[in-house]
Amino acid sequence: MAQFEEVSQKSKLHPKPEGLTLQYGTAGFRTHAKHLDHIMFRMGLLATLRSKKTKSTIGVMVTASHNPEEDNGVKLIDPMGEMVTAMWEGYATQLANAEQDSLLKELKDIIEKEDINMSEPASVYVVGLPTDMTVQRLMNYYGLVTTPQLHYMVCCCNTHGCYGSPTVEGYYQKLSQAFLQLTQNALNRTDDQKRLLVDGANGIGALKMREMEPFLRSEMQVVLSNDGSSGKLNHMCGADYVKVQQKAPQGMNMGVGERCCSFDGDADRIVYYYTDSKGCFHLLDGDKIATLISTYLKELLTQAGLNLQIAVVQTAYANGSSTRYLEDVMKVTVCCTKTGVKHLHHAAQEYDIGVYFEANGHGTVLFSKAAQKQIQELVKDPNSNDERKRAVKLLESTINLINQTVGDAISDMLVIEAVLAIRGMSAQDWDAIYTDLPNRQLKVTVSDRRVIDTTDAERRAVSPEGLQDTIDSLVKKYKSARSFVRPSGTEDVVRVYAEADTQESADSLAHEVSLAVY
Ligand code: 16G
Ligand code: ZN
Repeated sequence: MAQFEEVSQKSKLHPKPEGLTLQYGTAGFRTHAKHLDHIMFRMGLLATLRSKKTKSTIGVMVTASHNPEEDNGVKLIDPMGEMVTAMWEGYATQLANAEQDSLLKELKDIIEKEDINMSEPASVYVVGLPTDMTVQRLMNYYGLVTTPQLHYMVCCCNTHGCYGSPTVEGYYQKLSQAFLQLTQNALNRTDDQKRLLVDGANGIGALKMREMEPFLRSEMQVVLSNDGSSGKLNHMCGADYVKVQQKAPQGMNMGVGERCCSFDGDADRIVYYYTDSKGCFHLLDGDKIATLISTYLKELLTQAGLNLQIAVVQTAYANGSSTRYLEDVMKVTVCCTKTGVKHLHHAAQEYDIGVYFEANGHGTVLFSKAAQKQIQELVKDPNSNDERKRAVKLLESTINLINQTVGDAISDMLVIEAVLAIRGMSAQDWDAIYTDLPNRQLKVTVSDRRVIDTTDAERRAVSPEGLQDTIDSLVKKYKSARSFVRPSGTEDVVRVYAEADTQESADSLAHEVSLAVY
């Protein structure tokens, strides 16, 4: 076929560096930008096939996320705005690593296995900077948007507008309307309460926040820092820096007790923080966010008289205090999955309402179709009393404010701001819900990280033999302690996590466990 001939010719213009093999990892391909050219070309081809197969629009995102600027990544987004399926991750790896002369064979293999009708039209949205004109011709190039905005637009497009209108403007309208409806329920908000310091990580989120501000009609007063006008992407700023370093980003002027938050470079993660009157830094991470949101939703469900099951999905990194609080005090179901958004997302889909957050600040809330339907029907119920009516309306607006396709810093931020406003809570009140156990994360470089194999959502090591026994005996020496090791899915290192009753104990346990890994 002529199209294959053209693909083959064009592919020569984007040669694969010799000896380079890459794997479609936790969140797509990640590598130095200079190695991305052939990947980009081939992912354009794969996205086209995926689009023909699903008869839907597919997204392609190019982003450095929370990594340094020159580290880049590319990933595919499936029709409902979710991560591409595992089977197709495999195809992506296969295609990326094919030598020039076997590229066509690999393509034809996929077409045959998936029984793809090549005469179907294809539609692909791309965000980022594809260099090649053929790739651009295959796709609708969308310019620069945040990762979650692309997920949102792909979903809108494939649900024919049910989820919203598939433009950035449509995104701002949907979210801001819901936010304004929610904050109407917060009485006597002062300008101070509307004020939020936002660290944009010198990424796209800062730009998009500026664009969105007018839609929020002064109900939020955003003070932006690291807005990309001078600093480097994620350098001494951004959600990952703040979470890992447990300190404020550069360039932010924080008043005592003032609410602050940081996005990551592509605005799919968020963490909050403040400093107290003693100058002490307090982090409000993904676990605190999950707790705040699930507590709020649970209260609304009770007021609305709705019997829906709510669950919180976490990973091994979730602070032990958060898990204990959720299970013992809040009495909500907690479930633990492997690291990586797709695992949490998948698990959250099992419940009426699934709140999922990684401690690093990536997360969202999923409402099952049945739950959404029940809520929508109750909104129309003429027999509700005032309390019930209010609760159901709040639930409805909250659903509209949440980006259910993927974790979204802007959407999460607006949900958090609305919840704090409705409940009249300060950052300190929120922080006081439970106290984090001191913890430490370390990374260890080993000759082959794949010798470490884990089970039980990465909380226990099954190999090498004896490692878990050693960890168990080390943990026993400390109070309220827990520790695990896992091979990283994005870097050539092993990660060590430890928590205990004091910072000294957490540090020392993490250190001892990291010695056991060698
Ligand atoms: C990726 C994941 C993130 C996870 C991180 C773990 C997505 C969109 N991102 O950034 O969820 O926390 O990897 O990295 O899935 P690690 O395996 O190197 O610890
Ligand atoms: Zn990101």
